[in-house]
Amino acid sequence: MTEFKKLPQDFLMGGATAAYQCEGSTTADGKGLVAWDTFLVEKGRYTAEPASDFYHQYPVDLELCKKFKIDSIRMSIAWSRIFPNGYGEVNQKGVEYYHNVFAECKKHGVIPFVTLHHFDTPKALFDNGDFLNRENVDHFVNYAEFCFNEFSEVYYWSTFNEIYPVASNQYLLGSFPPEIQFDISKTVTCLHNMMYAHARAVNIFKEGDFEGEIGVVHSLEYKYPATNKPEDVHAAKLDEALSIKFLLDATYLGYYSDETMALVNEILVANEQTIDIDEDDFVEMKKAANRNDFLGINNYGSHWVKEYKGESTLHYNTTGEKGSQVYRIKGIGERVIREDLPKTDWDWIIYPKGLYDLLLMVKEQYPNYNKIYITENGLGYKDHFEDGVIMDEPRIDYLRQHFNALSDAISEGVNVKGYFIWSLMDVFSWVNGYSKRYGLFYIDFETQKRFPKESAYWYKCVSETKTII
Ligand code: BGP
Repeated sequence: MTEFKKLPQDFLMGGATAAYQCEGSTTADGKGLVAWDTFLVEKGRYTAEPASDFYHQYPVDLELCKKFKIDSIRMSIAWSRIFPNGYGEVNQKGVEYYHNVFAECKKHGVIPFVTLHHFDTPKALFDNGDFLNRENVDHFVNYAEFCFNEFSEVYYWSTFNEIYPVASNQYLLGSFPPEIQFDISKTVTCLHNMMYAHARAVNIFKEGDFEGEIGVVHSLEYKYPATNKPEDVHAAKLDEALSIKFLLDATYLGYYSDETMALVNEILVANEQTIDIDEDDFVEMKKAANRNDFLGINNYGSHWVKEYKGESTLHYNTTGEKGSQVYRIKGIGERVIREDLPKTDWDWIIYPKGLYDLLLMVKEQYPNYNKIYITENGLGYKDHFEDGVIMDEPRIDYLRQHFNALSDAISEGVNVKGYFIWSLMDVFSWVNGYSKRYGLFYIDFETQKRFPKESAYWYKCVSETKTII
């Protein structure tokens, strides 16, 4: 007889969303623009309008959460609904909208986990340098404080979603606006300034009279050397230093360890670039380092890295044409495709043990992490819709394997308190549009009708029984 693994009784089962990817109504009720609004129109492929129309459909989605035993929704507040220009006058209609969403959450017994920034800086500030501009750090902190005061219904706050992808997609890979490539200096500056902004928001939250918990959501994907050769081991260390250690050091030490900084400097030197970090920032960051209530981890795979000596070359697979991804960065290394491991159509390697290894690494190397929520994990898939039935067996398989890895990590003493599938319902995907679906609920984007996929029934069962069937 098969022995099914278990999850703790108090393990939270959630669904994740992000404002820009689900709300639609991108200019409704006084919302200010974000860079994506104009960028997507320029690209002419698709827009975030009406996306999943969560702006109007949230009662339907929250009712589905209740029906399918989804305890919690991860969502974000669109900064530009509250402050259309990033600061200054408050847009009351935006404020009201989120009060209404939180009231509906309460009605259905669904706990909101709220992120303040999910790739959607107001355009006025984005055009002004986004987080490369320190004035925008102040604007973010003021917006955060406004939200803490206004939305007392919210208990769980995350400052940022995925600081590394913000910095690297904007300034290293160029896959997000403003499409700058291979600028390591801007990448590191952006990482640092966002971590500094995070620390300031955490300190305000902890020193204010706010009830609740605060953390940050990092995208963390384990880096393995492609072979045992010392050059490849070093390449994996370089990749890890920039994309994982720099952020975890900032979050949990409040400064960058000598080892992390030496590796990051090596990458900068190889690219003939420099950075300038103000030592005073560490005062604020060290104060915040022991104040994070939780760490949110987004995890979609792992990387195998080998030495690479040439110029940077990239191809980002946005079409779902398997095998087209290329990732070689000067001064870091090349991420290789492991032919022996399964991949999604978008070339993301499926390796649940990577999640296990990552969780153990956090526990061992950052013992003050406190507790962890997996804030995103899931399978991007071209779902087949047949007369209202969506048999997404590969997604169930993906979830089962990752839950088993989580259960193993919990048995090894990692304090993981919950899981949010990306995504609750199908949403718009930043650089892939609408064919890459992740949801437990299928959306017919023409009619906005929701259909539970087979995985939604599986998820419900796991949530009810805490047994990974
Ligand atoms: C994360 C983001 C999400 C989501 C997810 C899937 O990086 O936080 O917003 O988009 O990745 O990515 P994609 O839509 O590119 O497949």
